Amino acid sequence: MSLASVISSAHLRHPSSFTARWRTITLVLCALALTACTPSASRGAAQSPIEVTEAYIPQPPNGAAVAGGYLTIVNSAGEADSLIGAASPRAGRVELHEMRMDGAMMMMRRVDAIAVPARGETRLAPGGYHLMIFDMQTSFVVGDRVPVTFTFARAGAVQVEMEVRPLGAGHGGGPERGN
Ligand SMILES: [Cu+2]
Repeated sequence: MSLASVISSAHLRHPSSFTARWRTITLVLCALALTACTPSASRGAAQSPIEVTEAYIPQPPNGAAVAGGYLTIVNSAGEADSLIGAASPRAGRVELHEMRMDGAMMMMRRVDAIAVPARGETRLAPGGYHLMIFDMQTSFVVGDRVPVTFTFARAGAVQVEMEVRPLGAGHGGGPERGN
């Protein structure tokens, strides 16, 4: 056997055993990656850190072109988030608004985002932040549950049903609470 043939057979053998070992290592890494990542990925998809509570729409007066909407956003995540959009199949457009006093005048303006602190909550309540619902497809009647999809910068989409309540109800959870 010549030196050349020994070297060439070693070269032939070596790459194949090297590849086989690589394949084993790769498989082990894949198995580790699967056990490490899959459960947390599915947990994240199934359980949002954002919870929306007390979501309601005061019934708009007959013929009104717009409706308001109020809710409480609870963020259980360790990072702050922000509400950046809302949409409903029952309305042409849903905007995020802020109401505040400018001297003696109550002013309202559209905002791009409403911040929600880490492990905290933000209330959209009469006199402050609220939803503005435009171009309602059909009139909102007390007891209706209006589906709304909220979009958060971090948590993504959160689906909520907002209950239509009698106009003037819901300020601080009055008599209609618990029904
Ligand atoms: Cu408004």
